[in-house]
Amino acid sequence: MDKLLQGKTGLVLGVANRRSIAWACAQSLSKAGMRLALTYMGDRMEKGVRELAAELPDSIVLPCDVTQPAQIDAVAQAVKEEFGGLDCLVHGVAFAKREELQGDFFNTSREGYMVAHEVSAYSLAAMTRAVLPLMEGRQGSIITLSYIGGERVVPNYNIMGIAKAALEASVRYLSHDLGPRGIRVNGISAGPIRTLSSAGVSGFTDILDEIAKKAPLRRNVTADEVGDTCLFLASPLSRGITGSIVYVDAGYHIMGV
Ligand code: NAD
Ligand code: IMJ
Repeated sequence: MDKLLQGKTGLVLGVANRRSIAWACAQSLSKAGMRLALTYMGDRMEKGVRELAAELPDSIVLPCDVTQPAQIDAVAQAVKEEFGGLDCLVHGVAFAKREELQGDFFNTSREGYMVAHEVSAYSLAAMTRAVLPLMEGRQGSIITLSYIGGERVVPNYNIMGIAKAALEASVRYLSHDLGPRGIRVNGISAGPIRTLSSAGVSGFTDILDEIAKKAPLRRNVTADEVGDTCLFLASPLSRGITGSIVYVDAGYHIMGV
């Protein structure tokens, strides 16, 4: 029997290691039959990402620092040459300078504000623009990863919260742009998960404990649960959904206290 995404192609940004949420998305998509291109940021990540990609049938690996427009264009060109077209883009990239993720938000530097927005929000529009010619006429799907710190105050999340608000607004504007072309754009707001990007967050264990106590499901979420929602949003099962932020957070966001 044909798999849900058999014959489809996808581009996944944001795999750093086995714990990356983007890796869970890649695995879910690949298991459903999608052929994938994974990108990595910087030479230090190449080996690890190549080893992971070797676990996915027919996948390719490309360098992409989203702050380098030439690399974004090169990724689009390589995907065109290798796959011919693209059905799905998964954006799992975020970065702020470490010093901005502590203390008072009002102390955010001009440069720190810019970097966080360039990497964590602008890159969604930039990458979308680059791959759009490859996605025309294929009922494609674009998916990004967000966090509730873009809507509510999470201590220390600071500039990343502002960037996630911009990212979630970008989902709405992009879905308006691309809906007439049959391309859907959605975000997943994931609960906290232990990854490279949450390592070293002060009080992270306390946050996990608090969610396990208060969330309707009385537990935290796993990366593979986010991956499976990504699969849903990439597939025709979600064909009526665009411009949405889907919470994969064990229900935590509905709580008032
Ligand atoms: P991660 O560290 O594995 O992934 C972040 C990725 O961003 C890495 O692969 C890194 O290489 C990439 N990146 C950083 N700067 C880049 C640049 N200039 N160009 C290209 N790539 C760059 O951590 P993660 O937790 O899997 O994060 C993935 C996404 O999920 C992020 O958008 C994050 O905000 C979001 N998210 C994470 C959590 C969590 O608790 N871990 C919760 C909700 C949302
Ligand atoms: C990040 C900072 C502060 C609080 C946080 C987080 N909480 C959670 C995260 C409560 C769950 C993880 N998260 C949702 C992110 O989006 C992380 C983004 C991030 C993390 C780092 C750490 C290392 C670094 N720069 C970063 N940039 C973005 O140097």
